[in-house]
Amino acid sequence: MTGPDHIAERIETAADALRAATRVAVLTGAGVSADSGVPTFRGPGGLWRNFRPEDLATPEAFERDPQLVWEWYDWRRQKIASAKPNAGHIALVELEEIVPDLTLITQNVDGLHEAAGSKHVIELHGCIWRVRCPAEGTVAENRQVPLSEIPPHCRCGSLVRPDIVWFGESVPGEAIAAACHAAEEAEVMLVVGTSALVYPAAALPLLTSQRDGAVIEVNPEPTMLSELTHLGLRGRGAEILPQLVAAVRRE
Ligand code: BJW
Repeated sequence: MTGPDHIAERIETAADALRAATRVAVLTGAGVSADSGVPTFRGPGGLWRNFRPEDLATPEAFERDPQLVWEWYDWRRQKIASAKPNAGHIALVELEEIVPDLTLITQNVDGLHEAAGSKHVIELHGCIWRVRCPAEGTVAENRQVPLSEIPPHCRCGSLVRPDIVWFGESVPGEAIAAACHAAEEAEVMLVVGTSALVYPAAALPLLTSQRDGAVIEVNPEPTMLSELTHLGLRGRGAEILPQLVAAVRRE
């Protein structure tokens, strides 16, 4: 794939690759929801600028202070509950309708891809709208906003935790296996709104590239992935993705 300078030309080049592909993988991160008002983690205004991940997003933090961890999640759930899918999420739903085999792999826990209507979604880091009971080993949907009890408990009386993958925890085996398979098989991987700093998610585009698939990045900023990327579309997801999908449709 060549690298034209002008963004409109770059979008056309990306659209040609997507149109020619049967299997496409999309990897999204917090940036895809930034245009819905959901804070990212590492950029300006990002969550990790104001909060320490080791205080809030590790199993040790939860063991130490479940009240604090749940207060933080309750605050985030309130923010996400008022957010709506943006034009970027919606463009990815449309892309799924065009491409014969599209897998959307997301690191986001906000559920906005599903809310937009994406069907084939792999949630690598879990979902903020589910709670897990470590005692029973059960997972349940919980959409109460704000929570009536902090920290919340299971009907068995045990403390529940967010069904989210924290630092030092493994991504669920089935999710990472399905994501690796989709990445390896993809002729094109579209990477949207991730700093590509967190593993194993950050390694997925490498799997596509190693099998000679093309990696296209949509992000206003260059990232750890940009050197590996065949084509970079610099801009916001909500701005670039609708243009990209319109170009794929145009033939
Ligand atoms: C826009 C935009 C717009 C802005 N449009 N774009 C080396 C190799 C392998 C692993 C490791 C390693 N070193 C350390 C590890 C372990 C660790 C890790 O990767 N650490 C790194 C920080 C170095 N990984 C783990 O612990 C993972 N588990 C694991 O590896 O298991 C094996 C193991 C077991 C036991 C011990 C050790 C290993 C699990 C990681 C789970 C991460 N979970 C989090 C928090 C969840 C909490 C929650 O949400 O409540 O998930 S961390 C946080 O980062 C969150 C995100 O999903 C994840 C990725 O962030 P993302 O999406 O990239 O967001 P940002 O903010 O970083 O970037 C936003 C981007 O958007 C930017 O580029 C902007 O420019 C862009 N943007 N506006 C488009 N409008």
